[in-house]
Amino acid sequence: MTQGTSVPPDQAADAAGQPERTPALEALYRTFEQQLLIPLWTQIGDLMPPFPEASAVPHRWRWKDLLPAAEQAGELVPVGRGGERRAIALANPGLGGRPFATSTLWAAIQYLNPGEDAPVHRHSQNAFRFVVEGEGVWTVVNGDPVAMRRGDFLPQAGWNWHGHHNRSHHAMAWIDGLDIPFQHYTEATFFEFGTDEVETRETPERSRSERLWGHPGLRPLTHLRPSPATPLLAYRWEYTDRALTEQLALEADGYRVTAEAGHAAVRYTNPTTGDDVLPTLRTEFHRLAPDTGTAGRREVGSSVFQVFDGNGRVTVGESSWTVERGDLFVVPSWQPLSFETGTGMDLFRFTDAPIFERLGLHRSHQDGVTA
Ligand code: 1HN
Repeated sequence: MTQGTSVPPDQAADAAGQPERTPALEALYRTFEQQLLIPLWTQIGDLMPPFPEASAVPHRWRWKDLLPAAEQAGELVPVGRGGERRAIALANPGLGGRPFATSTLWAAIQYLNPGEDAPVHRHSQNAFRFVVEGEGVWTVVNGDPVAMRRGDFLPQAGWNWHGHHNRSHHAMAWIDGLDIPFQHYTEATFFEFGTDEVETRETPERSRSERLWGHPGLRPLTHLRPSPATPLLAYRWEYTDRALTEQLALEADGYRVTAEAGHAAVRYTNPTTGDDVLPTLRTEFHRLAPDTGTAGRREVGSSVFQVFDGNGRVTVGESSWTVERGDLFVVPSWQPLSFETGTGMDLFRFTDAPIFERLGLHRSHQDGVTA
């Protein structure tokens, strides 16, 4: 990828569009430096590249490395007030050692032993959990216990009280996604401690939220006003799986309902608006049929993917990896992404697209398609 042309003042005389380096100009540049001023003409290439140049780089983390590390943390590190969560973040190698998967997105593996509670707190960051394997933990959101099982997507809008409890006899791991880097850079973050133990250790099959909101196309008449984040606290695998299976079956019957041949996809949505589940986070599930290739696609904003099932090859910019169940990889802004499946592949995806769409900054490009 071409770098923007930032011209240090001491080389400026050689570069296009730069004034001749006279003693008077040198003196002016020293004055700028002393007064903490920087002239645009030496910086414009860096500030305004012709297309987005992400600092984050394409990267893959393997589940077979992540899970044993989380298990070790489960043995060595207690979970409790202060540290709050036994969550281990993906740190993009391009982001200077910060615990950020991309410039806007946080992704972590979290681990809870049998009998443990993760203490209650709330924060302005929007969050969600996605479960690639296991069950036995309930996340308690404003006192409503929500079961977590393989394939479930559990959104958690900012500023709601939440803790987790594991009443089962085995440990459980899952992934957390949050808009932490975005809220950190924009200095919008608030945080507050709640109780040390969760409000309830009940283990209901269905949360109150699902009993109220989990009926497709049916809205309670007492809740007709739109809310910026979804009130539904669990999107169950059973529904996601059926939606994708039906898309591919309809395609096989000759109906054109898929994103591209052999590629079924759904977006998790807020039932009060039809929009994304969370104001800053878009979440989707994609199913690629066996031996399917996708066209290269790039967009403004970044994504994190987790392979839910199957395997294949993914190419992001100059990087290409084989991926299998549980593996996570990141797609920085404007890096082209394409897939080739082996056995077929199920993928969970989250992105920051709602931010860019709302600000009129979203753009995308697909190979072979003129936008
Ligand atoms: C958090 O509250 C959770 O509630 C997970 O499980 C990850 C990362 C940073 C700050 C708060 C959770 C988090 C987090």
